[in-house]
Amino acid sequence: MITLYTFGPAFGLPDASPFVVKAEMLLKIAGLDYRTSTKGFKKAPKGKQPYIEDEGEVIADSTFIRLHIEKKYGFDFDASLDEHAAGTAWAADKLCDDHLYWVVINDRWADKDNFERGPRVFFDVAPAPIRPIVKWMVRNQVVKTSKAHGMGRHSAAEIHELAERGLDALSGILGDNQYLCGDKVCGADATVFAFLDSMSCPVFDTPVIKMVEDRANLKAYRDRMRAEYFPEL
Ligand SMILES: N[C@@H](CCC(=O)N[C@@H](CS)C(=O)NCC(=O)O)C(=O)O
Repeated sequence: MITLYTFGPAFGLPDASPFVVKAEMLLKIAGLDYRTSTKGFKKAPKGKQPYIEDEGEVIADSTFIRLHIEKKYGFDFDASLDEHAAGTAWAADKLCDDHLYWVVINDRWADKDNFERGPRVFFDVAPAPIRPIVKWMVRNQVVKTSKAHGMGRHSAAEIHELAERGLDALSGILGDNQYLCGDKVCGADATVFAFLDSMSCPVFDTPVIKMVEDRANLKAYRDRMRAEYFPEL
């Protein structure tokens, strides 16, 4: 059976990481048996989660997990899509992975109050005497990484302006569809749901929550996907 290595549910979300939620939803869409483990981070081959172990084979990164499912199990996530829709879906997927992800990072890690509301809890396992320094170092590193990407160089207002345009793009692609690109679920649904849900998590104080609420189709889609794929939450 496949093991998916995760951080575990947090902040009322299926997982603290949108990439883990994406990978888990891909496994669900493909109908594969899997179990989750929160004990794998130290062995993560790329130093990040998610990764999976499938009959001795280790595959790191949510997109490579998708490609592995496609190759090994012959599951075509985009079987229902024509070329145009498949291209749009892939672009939406990467809008989330490589752009909107940094909105989540800045909201949760750069904003001091939000950091205290959320990521701070990750450090509760550190021994009390070194906890403040570990917290400071990791937070600093995450903020630095966001600056290296580029998003972290913008003001919060600019980041949220970009978030709004990204949400407009997703809302435009979704339109009145049941799923992102039509009446059948596709690979990018896993990504778009994971990021919409993470971006609009009510634990954090961010204008993105209202942006999602204001786009009725996105809000309804997020709630629908959650009820269908993560009904336990
Ligand atoms: N491209 C990767 C990104 C995964 C990723 O960034 N995971 C983050 C959590 S959201 C992580 O494991 N961070 C831990 C670290 O960098 O130390 C994917 O698609 O899986």
